[in-house]
Amino acid sequence: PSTFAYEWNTPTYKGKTSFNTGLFINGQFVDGSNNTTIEVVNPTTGKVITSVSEGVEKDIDIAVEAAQKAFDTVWGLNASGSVRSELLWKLSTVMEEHHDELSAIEALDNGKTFGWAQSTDVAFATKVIKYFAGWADKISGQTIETDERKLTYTRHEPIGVVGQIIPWNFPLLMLSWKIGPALATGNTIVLKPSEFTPLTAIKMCELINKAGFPPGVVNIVTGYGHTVGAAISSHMKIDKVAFTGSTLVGRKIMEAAAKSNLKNVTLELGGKSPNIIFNDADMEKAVDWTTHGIFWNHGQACCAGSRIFVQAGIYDEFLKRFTEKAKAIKVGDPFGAGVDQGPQVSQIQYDRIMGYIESGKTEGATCHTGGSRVGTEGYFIEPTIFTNVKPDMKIVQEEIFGPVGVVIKFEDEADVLRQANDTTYGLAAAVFSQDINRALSTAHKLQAGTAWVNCANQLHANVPFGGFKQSGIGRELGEYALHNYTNVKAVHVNLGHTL
Ligand code: TXE
Repeated sequence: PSTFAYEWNTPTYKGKTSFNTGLFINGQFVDGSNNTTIEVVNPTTGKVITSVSEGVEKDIDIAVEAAQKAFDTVWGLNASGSVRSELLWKLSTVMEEHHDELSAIEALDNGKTFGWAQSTDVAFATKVIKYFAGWADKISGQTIETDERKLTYTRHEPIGVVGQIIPWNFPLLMLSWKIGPALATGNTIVLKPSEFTPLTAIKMCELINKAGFPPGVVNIVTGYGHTVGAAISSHMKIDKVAFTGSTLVGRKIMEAAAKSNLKNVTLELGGKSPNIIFNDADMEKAVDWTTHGIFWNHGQACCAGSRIFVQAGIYDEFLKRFTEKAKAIKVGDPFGAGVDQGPQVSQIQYDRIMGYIESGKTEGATCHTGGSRVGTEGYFIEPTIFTNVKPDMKIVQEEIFGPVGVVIKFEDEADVLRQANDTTYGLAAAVFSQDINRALSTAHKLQAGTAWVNCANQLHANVPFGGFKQSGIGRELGEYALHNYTNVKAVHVNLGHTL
């Protein structure tokens, strides 16, 4: 496989990187079985940065075999919790050593700003690996009292070879959410990064070797969804698949799992999260959080607060201030000084978002601010706010996954709850009010896996995250994530009781 070398000399980062761009199987970098490659595009310019090896179905077979061998010999029940913990901790320290380099690769490949990549993506990913390092030697079952002449206990055993498929919006962070709990509990991994943003995942392979993981414990196969992704979800020797991405593909994965070996499935899918501001909210703070809620990561966040409900008494004032904030967002080169928002990740996403903006206009909504391309190259879109929307409009119903929010006026609690829950999604929600009773009673009635009170987009390594309704199945992060990666075995020991 070839090597990718790059040097930055920008206002925010000066440095260089160099790494192999092959598939990572059994601890080694190899070419794909078909000897083909995938071009990686810089979203800031629309130009190709490099090519990486393309995996195909056969490579998944090879990776699964390596992962199974590692599970049977050096990992799984053959590596104690403290050994797994040490290695995960080591990985987190190696990530710290490469913090800025990983951040720069992420900004280059995904288009997010270098500053956000540093402070959120890489810092949080490192924290997640540390957090799960702490769990590795604390995976225990229970002793259950049944009969004085019986000993009954449970073991939380690793599942075996697990498949993991991740998206492009937080490439390194999603990798850490996936590999952290899987490795802590003793599984071996075959992971597919998004074909749009494979670079940090590939760089991590080098760091995984550096940390000292035995070959075959983590295998990373870059490739397309319909080939490599489909091969993982239908593989007869993969007993669990974890996926983050669109609801459309989530359905395909469940179907493939059902049709193959009924593998265990966890899904983290899309959202259309409500962001509710009551008359008695702290206006300035609510405006700040709402802006962050929808425009963070250029709107490419599954939990983005894309439906903004504002109570009638403060609607005009809120909209005025929110519009000012949106207009003040500096859009530009992710490595530029003071830049808040870089390009969308790809031409496809750019076209999809512009399509939604067009549909909003055609369906009669008011494009209150934004709505246009920024610059002439790359995939930049202005922070956009729509008003005068109707509940059945596409921009109100569907996940846009871009810097586009809709602002909706509401009258009272009952009215906003009905509207907020009128969606097939249920990932997250935010409520702004100074009245604790109103804030909490609303938070409890919202159909969402996460409810933020007077804040938005808050995530912690030890707090579970996942969706109600069609936003997903299962929870990532926190102790809850461990359940996705263990099989519970009940052991009955006869201490002298007879039939
Ligand atoms: O996602 P895909 P796309 C949403 C968001 C976005 C839309 C489309 O609304 O606009 O999805 O984005 C792999 N079998 N989210 O099309 O296709 C694919 O290669 C197995 C929300 O890019 O779901 C990639 O690795 N895998 C989301 C991963 O699935 C398949 C994040 C995600 O890509 C596959 C991303 C198949 N048949 C998009 N087809 C979130 N919840 O954060 C594709 N893949």
